[in-house]
Order: sequence, then structure tokens, then C-alpha cells
Amino acid sequence: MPDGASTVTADLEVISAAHFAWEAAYEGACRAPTALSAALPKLSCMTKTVSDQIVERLHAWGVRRVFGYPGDGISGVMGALSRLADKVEFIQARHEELAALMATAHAKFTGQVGVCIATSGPGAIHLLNGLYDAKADHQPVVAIVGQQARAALGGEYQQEVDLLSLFKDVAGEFVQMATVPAQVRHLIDRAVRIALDQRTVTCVILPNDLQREKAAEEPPRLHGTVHTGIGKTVQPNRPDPGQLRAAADLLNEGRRVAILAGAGALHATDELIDVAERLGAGVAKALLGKAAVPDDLPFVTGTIGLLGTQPSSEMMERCDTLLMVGTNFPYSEFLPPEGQARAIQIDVDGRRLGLRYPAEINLVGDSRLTLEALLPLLHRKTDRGWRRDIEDNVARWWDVLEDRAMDDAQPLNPQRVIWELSPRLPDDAIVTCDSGTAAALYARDLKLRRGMMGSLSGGLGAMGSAMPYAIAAKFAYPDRPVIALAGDGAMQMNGITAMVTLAHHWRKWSDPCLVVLVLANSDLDMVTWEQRGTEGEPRSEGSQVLPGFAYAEYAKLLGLRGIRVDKPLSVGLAWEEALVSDRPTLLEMVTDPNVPPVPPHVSSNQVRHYARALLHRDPQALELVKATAKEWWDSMKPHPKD
Ligand SMILES: Cc1ncc(C[n+]2csc(CCOP(=O)(O)OP(=O)(O)O)c2C)c(N)n1
Ligand SMILES: [Mg+2]
Repeated sequence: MPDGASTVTADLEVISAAHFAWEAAYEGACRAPTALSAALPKLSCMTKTVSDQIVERLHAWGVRRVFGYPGDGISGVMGALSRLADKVEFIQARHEELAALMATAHAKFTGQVGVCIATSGPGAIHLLNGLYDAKADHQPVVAIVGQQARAALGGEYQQEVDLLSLFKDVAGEFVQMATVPAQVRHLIDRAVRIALDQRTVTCVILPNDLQREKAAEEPPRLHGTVHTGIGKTVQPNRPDPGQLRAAADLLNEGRRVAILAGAGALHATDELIDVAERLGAGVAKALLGKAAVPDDLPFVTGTIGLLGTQPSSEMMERCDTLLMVGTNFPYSEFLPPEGQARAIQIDVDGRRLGLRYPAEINLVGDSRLTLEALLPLLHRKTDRGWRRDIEDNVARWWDVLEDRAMDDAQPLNPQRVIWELSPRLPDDAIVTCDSGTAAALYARDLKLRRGMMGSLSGGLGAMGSAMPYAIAAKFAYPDRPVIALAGDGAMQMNGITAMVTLAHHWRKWSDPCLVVLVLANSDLDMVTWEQRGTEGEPRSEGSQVLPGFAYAEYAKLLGLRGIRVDKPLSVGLAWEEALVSDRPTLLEMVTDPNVPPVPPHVSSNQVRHYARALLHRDPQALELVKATAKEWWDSMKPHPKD
């Protein structure tokens, strides 16, 4: 070895020995006994690390809570989070996927950026599903992910995963790995800004050795450095007057106007109601827009689509004008056929205009501001016949749903479980929902009133979202009652472990009300029905039936309340008890898997497949025929509005 090389190696050893000594002193001082730390002003004796800088920068952006799980790839940031706990609270999830789902829910319910944090390798991989949930539902979420030390990268090191490639799809708008301290400030700034501006997922990858380095709080003012700042983007979000005029003319010419509202219209309740009143229109809602207009208004036709209502379907079939507000509703078969309706679409993101229905006028703008600007240009429709028809349909539909909910089942009719909840929902309730029949019941049967919030994993439809969404909602609004609607499959997937987090934290909340409804039908029922309806396959015991689990007893084991209900008359009382309980309550409702989650339109194909499933000796054939016949009769028999 040449002389020079051995000197360099020796120097490196001295430097790294000094670095580790410094690190140990730093960690030691920051973890010193309370009396000593109290005597020393926090951090003042020590140099600020990259990790401290990251937490402080997130705090400066308004972040007050992050959800995650530790590991040695992210230990530096975890240390900073513990030192700066008075600035940013760390919520430990049971699994990184739950942390990412919580970050998504935080963004959905607060409008702020959600932040999740995980270690390198397995921790990072676990985040993915929750991050895709945020991406699919256009929520601003930043993932902070650890990585192995810089010197090890490319060496097939333990827990080394190519994270830039792994996150390239989900965080396509912005994913970067920090390599020097001077880069960190702008990476955090850009990750937050882009997540908020583009309403998407961004990711910052931090090698673990970098996390302990001295922060470069302000990069040197040199060629090759970046100097970013904090400060939200203010968007001019109102279309130009000419476009608005054209949109108003089109709406004024229409005789049968239908409005479809989505998640982008959740903050435009008054404006939607005013426009609908003026145009004599009905309002249908995409699933994520369920809380945009209350379900108790007579012209609100409810949700649209596979989980939608009959009045929404009928309105879409007969309208001559369609106003789509903040929605990316995907299923074209539930929208009017092309050419039937003249359409206008409003969306903040121009990329999503003209995507689902060929609209004549496409307005880029915030839904509330755009509707507000449109309103004075609209004439009140004098012919209210179309509106009367819609209101009659809606009133009749609620009667049908009530009849269906009251049909006998073995032992509980799941529709009744939700039907009994609606009038008991506290005014400021937040409802979270899982994939499965819970989503169909939430969509169709639940009556959300003004002031309530509700959400679920919409675009991704990920099972196991109701519990993490509910816990995140409770952290954001500790004084509001939260209700999670989940299937037993979703509980077994991850809800059971999320209950441990709930049991750990609930005492901090000013209102302890968090009710977990478990639809205990011992089946992956939504998919069982899909297999019958679309594939003609009978229920396969091996794939569909769930192992038994005592959900209510389990809640009690955790120190929570657990109530098991298997009698129809006890359903309402159980809701009442749970909603006033002094602690979170799990309601295990033993529901009948043979009650069909029927779509408003059963296509002839579906009927054919369904019949084939029965002929193939579906084990539940007789029960299915009986339950389906009851549902059909409820929709056909005369009602007071007929
Ligand atoms: C992570 C994930 N895996 C699988 C699915 C497919 N899937 C959608 S609903 C469902 C059944 C849910 O069963 P359960 O939670 O028991 O609710 P149920 O429909 O029985 O009320 C399945 C398997 C999914 N959406 N997400
Ligand atoms: Mg189930």
C-alpha cells in the first residue's frame, strides 16, 4: 500500500473515532438525568443535528404530529423527535402501514399535510399501502424514511433497499435522498410544499449517518446551493369571467340539471345547496364527497355508482345537463351516456378535467369560489317539475331503505345496524369506514347531517383503513365523537392491532367517545357477493370464511368496553350505550352474510352470473334467494309516495 494511502486511512480512523466520541457525548448529554437536563438549557450546549433541523423545519411548516415506527435506519430523527416532543408529537403505530393510513386520514380530516416516518428496508416497504391511499385520494402526505449509511449504499448491506426506485411511483412528484447536510433544508421544504400544492405524496430518504451530522441551517451562499423558504402557495382559484358566463348560459339553458359533487366539494356545502336551489337540480355524491351536502335534504339523491342509490341512477339517466364539481368519479356506466347531457366540470387540477365525461366547459378553480362566482349569473328555474320528481324519488328511496333495514335476517340485518345509527349520530360526529359491506352501508344507508365528517379509502379501497382513520381523527379532534365502521375481515387484517394503539391513548382525549362497529358476519362478504355477481362463482369456504374471534371480549381485555349484539331489538340500545360510554367501545354486531349489498341496477349479466353461482350449489343458496326476494319486494311494493 503506498504511504499516502495509509496516512489517509489513519486520518479517517481518527476522524471517525472523534465523530463517534462526539456523538456519544451528544446523545449522553441529551439523555442525561432530568435534573441535569433541567439545569442545562435544551440543546444550547450542543450542536444542532440534521435530525433536529428536520423536526424544527416540519414544525415551522405547521406540522404538530407525525405517525410512525422506529428502527436503526431512522434513529437520528427519532432522537430529535424525543428531544423536541414539545414541538412535534410522535405517535407510534403498530405497523408502518397503519402510520401511513393515519397520516392520510390526518390530511383528509384537517386539510393539513400528514407526515409519516419509518426506518429503512422493511419499515419503508410497510408504508406503501397507506401512501398509495393518500396518492389515490389526492392527499398531501410526506414520508420521511431512513436508509443505511451512505458509505454502505450499493453494497447489498443489511436492510438496504433501493428506496428511490421503491418510492418512485407513489411519490413520483418528489422523492429525493439527502446526501449532505446542506441539502436537507430544501428537501424538507420542497417535500412539504409539493405535497400541499399537488395534493400528493412526497418522500425524503435520510441515510442514518447523515441524520447525526451537524445541521447546515443555512447553506453557504455559493454556486451550487439552494435557498428555500416556508410559506404556503396562494392559488388564484377562480376561472375567468368569460368562462363563467359560458358555464352559466349552459346551466340556464338546461331543463333537467343534475349535480355530481365529489371530495373536492367538501368545503362548498352552502354553494352547492344554493346552486341546486336556483337550478332546481338534484345533487348526487361520489363516495368521498358524501359529506359535501347533508343526506337529510330532500333533493340530495345520495351516492352514485356500484354502492349508490336508485334516485342518483335515475337522475343521471334522465338529466339533460350535468354539473360535476370536484369529482373524479370513475364509473362511466353510472354517468349519462355521451351526448345525452351537456356538461360542465369544475376541478382545481386541470389534468382531471374532461377525464370521465366529455364536458363542454371545463373550469379550473376551487369549487367553492367557482360556484360562488357562478351563482349571481344563474336564473332561478321557474319550472320545478324536474326537482319535484327528484324529491319524490328520494323520499320513496328512504322508505325502501327503511323497509329493507327492517327485514328479518339471521341474526342481524346489517342495514338495520346502520339505519339505527343515523338518528343517533351526534351532531359533530366523524365517521370512518372500511372496504367491504361497511362501505356499501355507509354510502347508501347512513344519513350524514350538516357539520359531520366522513371518509374512507376511496380510490385505493384498501381494507383496514377504518381503525387508523378513526384514531387519526381522534388525535386531530379529541373533543369530537368518532365512529369506525369495519368488517370482521378488516379487523382481523389490522384493526385488532390498531385497537392496542387506541387502548394506549384514549385517556388523553377530552371526549373518550370512539365507537368501533364490527360487522361480524364471519365472511369476506363483499367479495363473496362480487364473486357470485361477476364471476358466477359460488362461495368458496376456503377463501371467504373467516376464523372466529371474540371481538367484544378482546376489547374488554384491552380495558375498553365491548358489547356483542345478536338481537335486532338491542341494536339501537347498544348504539346509545356506546355513544355515551366513558371509554371507547367496540360493538360486535353479529350480522347476516346472506343479505345482499344490492347495487341500484343489477345488469342482466350479473343476474346470469348470480343464477349460475346458485346452480353451482352455493352453500347459502336457499338463504340467498329468500333475502334477495325480500330486497326486491321492498323496492317494488307500493309506498306512501307512490
Ligand atoms: C388490502 C385489501 N385486500 C383485499 C381487498 C379485497 N376486498 C375488498 S372488500 C373485502 C372483504 C372485506 O371483508 P370484511 O372486512 O369481513 O367485510 P364484509 O364485506 O364481510 O362486511 C376484500 C377481501 C381489499 N380491498 N384490500
Ligand atoms: Mg366480514
